[in-house]
Amino acid sequence: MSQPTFKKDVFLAALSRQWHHFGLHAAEEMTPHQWWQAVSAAVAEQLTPPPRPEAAEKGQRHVNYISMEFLIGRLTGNNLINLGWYDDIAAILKGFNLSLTDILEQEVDPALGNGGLGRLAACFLDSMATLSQPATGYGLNYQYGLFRQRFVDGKQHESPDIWQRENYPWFTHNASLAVDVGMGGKLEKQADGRTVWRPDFILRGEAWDLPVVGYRNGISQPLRLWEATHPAPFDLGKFNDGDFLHAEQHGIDAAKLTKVLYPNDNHQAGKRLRLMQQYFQCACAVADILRRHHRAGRALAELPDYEVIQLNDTHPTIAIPEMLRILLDEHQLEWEAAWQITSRTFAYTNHTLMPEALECWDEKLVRSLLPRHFAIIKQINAHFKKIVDKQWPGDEALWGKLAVLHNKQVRMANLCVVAGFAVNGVAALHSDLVVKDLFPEYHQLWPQKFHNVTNGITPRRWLKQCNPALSALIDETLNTEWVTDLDALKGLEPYAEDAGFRETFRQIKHRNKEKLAAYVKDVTGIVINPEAIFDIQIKRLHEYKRQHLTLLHIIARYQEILSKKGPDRVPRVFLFGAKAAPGYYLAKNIIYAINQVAATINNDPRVKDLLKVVFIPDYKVSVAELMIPAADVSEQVSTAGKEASGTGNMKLALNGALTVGTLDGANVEIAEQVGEENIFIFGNTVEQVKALKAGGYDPVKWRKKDKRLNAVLKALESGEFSNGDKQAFEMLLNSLLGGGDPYLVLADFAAYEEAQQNVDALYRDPEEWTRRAILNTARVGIFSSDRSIRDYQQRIWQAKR
Ligand code: GLG
Repeated sequence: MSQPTFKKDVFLAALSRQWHHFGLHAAEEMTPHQWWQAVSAAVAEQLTPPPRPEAAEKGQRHVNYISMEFLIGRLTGNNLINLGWYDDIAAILKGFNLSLTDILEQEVDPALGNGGLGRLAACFLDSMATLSQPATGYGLNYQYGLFRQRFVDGKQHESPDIWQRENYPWFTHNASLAVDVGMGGKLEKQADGRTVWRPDFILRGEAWDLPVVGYRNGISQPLRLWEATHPAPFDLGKFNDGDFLHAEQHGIDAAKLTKVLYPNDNHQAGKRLRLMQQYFQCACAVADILRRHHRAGRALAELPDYEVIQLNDTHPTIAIPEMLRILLDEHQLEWEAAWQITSRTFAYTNHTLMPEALECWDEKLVRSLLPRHFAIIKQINAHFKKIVDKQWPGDEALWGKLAVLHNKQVRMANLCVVAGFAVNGVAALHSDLVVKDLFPEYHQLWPQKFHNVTNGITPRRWLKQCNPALSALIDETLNTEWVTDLDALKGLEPYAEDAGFRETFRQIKHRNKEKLAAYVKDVTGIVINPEAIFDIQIKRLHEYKRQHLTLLHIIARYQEILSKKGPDRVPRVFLFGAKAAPGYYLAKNIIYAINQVAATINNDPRVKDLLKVVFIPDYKVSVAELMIPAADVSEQVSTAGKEASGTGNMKLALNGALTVGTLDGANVEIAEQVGEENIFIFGNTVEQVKALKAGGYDPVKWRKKDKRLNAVLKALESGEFSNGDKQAFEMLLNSLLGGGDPYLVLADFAAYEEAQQNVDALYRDPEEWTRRAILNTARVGIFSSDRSIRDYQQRIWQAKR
């Protein structure tokens, strides 16, 4: 397929329908927000629908990517770029004296995800459309996305994220695709011996499609988001009887289900409503997949030849027993046949090793909400027990570890491994640990199930769109379509030696920094100097990501500047962007500490321009698009073994930032690609972390050994940054000292200090710095999500089975 042609007259006609629809007489009467809506809706009308399912070839399976989160970010600008219509529309708007860039600012980010996991899903959809991999994304249409964040006296406050899905111009409501989903109730034995499930209540899933537009190939395929409603949302009888309050109760109850996205990243809360969300989404998706399959006139047994269901973490695991339920109960298949179909259809991606994020559901909860599914899970467990007994006869302890159902808990990750045909981690190191630390026995049973697919990021949004100046420079330097072939950036390597190219590269970075500085002034009032190093740490707030390690370093730097004894420091601005889950108090305390330290430093005249600290509120995709192109330094300082991959690390390196990072997640592969001399690696490795812990790690000893560290901790304890309040950072300090410092912050402090000094030293030589920055951009093409998708195709989706 080729690039769709822009038809100006068709667009203008669609545009005029839009302002008519707003009740206006002329385009000029539209507000900027209406312009954004009108332009988006007029473009949406012209997208080509995806091909009919019958057209699919047997060799290429349709990918069904089920995920609780799709952090898509603003769509309009991205879709225009992918369509290749950006300049045409900009020219039309210019005719109305409007700037397209300004109009695009009107879009509220659809924040339907927490962090990396949801953003990865969005990048993957972009790449699948671009690579013509037939795919449907399945998720939930949350009324409120991830909460909005502001700071009040340095503390995080949350408010609902009303993203106006009701008027979102990219949605198509596919009314004919609605699915009814039962929940609760009980099982009844029938005369013929079969059990039937009699649910307590029925919800309706309404399908809302967003278009995923491939890069200049005329492809658009759906991200299908389900909204919960009720089959009979209004009770006329009650209304007529005067019971107005309850007349709409069904509808109100149903709508609760897709009100909010749970704001936890890497943490499971075990809430009933969350399990209901999971099941609702999976039931809708599985029904839709089977409908597509039947419509194409195919037999059930052929399902795995045409469809694959990729589970984005364990959140959609309940789709497995749902598939079995439909095959067994609705199609009356025997267990073995149903199992064959199911276990060849599902594949699972693991995104974390952290125990608090590995989902386990209370048996009672599962049984009460989904009695039939619980019975099926029991059956899976019983079948699996036979396999384990055969392999390890009599080893009850091991069975306790491997069982799907154990200690009254349903373990979703185990269910995925047992019932899926593939399991993958998201970076080489992580996939290795999945096998060695998390699932060694499963690996022994089924070595062929385990894979690595290193994460990736879409170059469309994360270079072409967010950094137009650098993209233009690359265009004109390479004169090739690097946007769909990111390895082509290798061609930039020789230019790292070219002083003229370096100058242009540096100027682009500088202008991006000016743009970010203007934004920072606008939202925080803080003035920062674009000549300083912009040191950027953007990700969810989590102990394992160790924003507090950076905080300790900032305090050390502050103390050195005041004492005038330390090394000569180059002016640096530390910029943070991070949301903490509302119930994660320690993370919130870390935000508070960073903000308090920032306020002290930024207002201390002795510091001058040498050091500034900014916590940008309400970090989200559109803010990332501003911060990433402006970064000199990328902070990736998680405790080794804890960050499965990271993807911000890839975006920052691609835009020419130098990484300060531990040997964790994809940092390891970034270091391999860019070369050790072009990255600042520091700190304990996975093995060293294990050894430290095994040796009875005691943070207090580390404090005693290191004068600087001791002075930093003392300053936090003294109330110096909190108007004398010595308890202000108690949670943070307690986790580091009394709490045993589970993420080894103190153990990595000295090495981090050294790495940061090396950063300063290198920055003093702008030519050398720029040279290395260019080499970063040139060498990280492998982290395109196009490559990830090709890996999925070869290793998992299209592999011979
Ligand atoms: C996870 C991990 C990240 C990973 C992302 C995408 O914590 O390291 O990059 O998924 O695989 N919960 C996440 O964001």
